[in-house]
Amino acid sequence: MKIGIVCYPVPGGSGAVASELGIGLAGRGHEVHFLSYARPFRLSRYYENLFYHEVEVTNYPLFQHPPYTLTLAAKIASVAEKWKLDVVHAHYAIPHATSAFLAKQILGTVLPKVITTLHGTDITLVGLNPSFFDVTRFSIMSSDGITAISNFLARKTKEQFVITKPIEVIPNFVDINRFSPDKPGCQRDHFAPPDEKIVIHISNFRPVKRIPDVVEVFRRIQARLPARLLLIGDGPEAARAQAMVEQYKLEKQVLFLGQQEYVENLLCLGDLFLLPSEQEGFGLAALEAMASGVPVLATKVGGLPEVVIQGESGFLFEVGDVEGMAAKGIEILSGQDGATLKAKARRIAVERFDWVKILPRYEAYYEKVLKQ
Ligand code: GMT
Repeated sequence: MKIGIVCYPVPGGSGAVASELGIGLAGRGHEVHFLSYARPFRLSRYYENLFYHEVEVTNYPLFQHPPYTLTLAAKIASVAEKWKLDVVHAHYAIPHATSAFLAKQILGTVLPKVITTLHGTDITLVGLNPSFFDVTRFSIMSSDGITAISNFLARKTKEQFVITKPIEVIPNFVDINRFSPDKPGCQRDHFAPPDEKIVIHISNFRPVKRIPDVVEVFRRIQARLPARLLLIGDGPEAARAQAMVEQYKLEKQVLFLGQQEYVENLLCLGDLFLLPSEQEGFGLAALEAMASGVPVLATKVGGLPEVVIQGESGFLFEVGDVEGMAAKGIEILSGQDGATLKAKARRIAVERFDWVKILPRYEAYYEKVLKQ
């Protein structure tokens, strides 16, 4: 198949999933064309069958904000026509599904089919904003196919946006060879002495991730046992985390690693992963941690209970329960069960979310929509 993928290029779950999907599909012989305003952050090298088309962000003195939705629509239309795309797969409803719809109107043809994948905040946050609600609903309803990355998100979308079309649930997935506990690039001694435990958090440091809770949980853990916290990623809450770390005098124990390209070489160092989010459509970072053999402490929200299996691959808590998370963290890190939990976390990732099992579900869904 010839597949166009439209996504955000900046670090974030939807861009990560879109990129991994494109890499996987290209590896399975499909021709994949990425469209965005920059090269997506996980497409760092050359891949056979994979192309990138940069969308211009054209400005003009009359525009206070360049109309990216329009330039993206024009680019999708021209790429679809030139490369004869079968499918345009929009990741994150706003504005990608809208631009894909417009591109189809410009082309005035049956192909390409537009498939929209809903990821999380496009439904739970941004789309609910009154200025975006109607256009989000319209764009979802206008898609030829709709997928969501968890049962929770499919249900939420149907309820909140009164979507009457079927939504196919295809969960996030992971390359279990790349994300693995046994990575040659995993150099623990670079980050902590052998007697210290390593706690990790990865995100784009948006308020929805509750970064202060990460610091609060870690503060309680390190008061009871030698531990380090690796904070990976960057975003609006990073400065707040820095201020808390200084206030608590934790500068030696908390390492701010910023944006990292090869997170698989860091996750495999971990003894525990923290994801105390306010909301998660799925929680890709938790899955990548599990595949790396790291148990997860997360919140009981959104799609997280579909990924973090209570008592198996980690433990779930109410939002804001830093005491509960810290107590469980101390128990795991100081007890005998750490190795068993690590093995279980890895096993669940392999059994349920191996990309070798999930990619064919996208292929089958494309085929089904193409036949409609
Ligand atoms: O908020 C983020 O972390 C980024 C966001 C995005 O759309 O870029 O991630 C969402 O998509 C991921 C991939 O499907 C999901 O695993 C995340 O749970 C989801 N984030 C939220 O819902 C907050």
